[in-house]
Amino acid sequence: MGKVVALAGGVGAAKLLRGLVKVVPPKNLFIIGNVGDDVELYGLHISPDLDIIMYTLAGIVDEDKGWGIAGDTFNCLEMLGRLGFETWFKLGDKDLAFHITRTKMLREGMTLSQATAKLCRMLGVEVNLIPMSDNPVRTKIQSGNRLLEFQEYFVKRGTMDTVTGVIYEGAEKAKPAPGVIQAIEEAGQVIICPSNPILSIAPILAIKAIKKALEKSKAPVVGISPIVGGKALKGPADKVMASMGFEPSAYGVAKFYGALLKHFIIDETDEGQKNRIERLGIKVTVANIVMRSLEDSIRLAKIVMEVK
Ligand code: FO1
Repeated sequence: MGKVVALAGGVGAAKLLRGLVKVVPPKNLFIIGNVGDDVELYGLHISPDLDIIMYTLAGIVDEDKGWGIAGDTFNCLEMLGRLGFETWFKLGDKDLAFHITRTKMLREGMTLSQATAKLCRMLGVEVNLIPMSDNPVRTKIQSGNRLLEFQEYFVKRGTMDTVTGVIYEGAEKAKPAPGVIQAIEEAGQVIICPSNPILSIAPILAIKAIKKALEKSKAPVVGISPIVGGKALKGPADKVMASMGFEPSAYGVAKFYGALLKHFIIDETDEGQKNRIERLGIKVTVANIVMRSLEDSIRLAKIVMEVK
């Protein structure tokens, strides 16, 4: 089996990836992770989307939340609060151990991709999890005349602000991390995970060399809708699409990706949108795409690997 490349955000992507590793040999799987959500807190470098994927594939994720580590405690954060720090980003004690380790690796001169590969090895995660870039790219949210840091918008303010614009700061100059372009060039299948198109996948595509490599790729690019029945499966994808002028639907997501997509997988609920999407020149598979269990993830992963 050839290389399989997956463009991935956080929780939605991780659910598909936990199934994909049961269908594709992990060494053949190249996950290109969004780092637009990265944040520095207490002097520590935090890469939420990479961690969500790493913890999920290592089997230690908090399944209820989809992020963080199962059974974690928050003693350090509680004490930081008493010492006068802001504590709206819920970093558990075990989670903090990873941020401390990553930050130490970066301070010692490792790149983010080297640090990520090492952390994955330490956890026995065998896939190739590669940050989209080793250069900083930061997603900023415009809401009217305010400009918010991503996690300020997402976690601190609970996505309450209307998104009127998104800036992928640093993307112009950022280079793809080592291995990203080669993986795309050698891929037999490219997957766009069911992540937020504007907040999780677009930061990856904002790196021009990645977008160009995908456009040139001979491998079929297969997307999975993160929106079912007009509602995001998780997070604010529906309201962000709407406020940014895109139809908040499977069709709207297909149109957003446009010519990049060869094939799009939509939910049975949205079967009525099949013809409209096909008129965009994109093939459509209709399936049950809601992943509630590992079995659901494996079933969807098999469908993704079968479409051409
Ligand atoms: N998401 C939240 O909604 N609230 C949190 O307090 C929070 C903390 C957090 C800590 C570590 C981590 O790796 C992820 C965390 N997330 C939290 C999730 C994360 O910020 C978002 O889901 C992504 O950035 C969007 O994909």
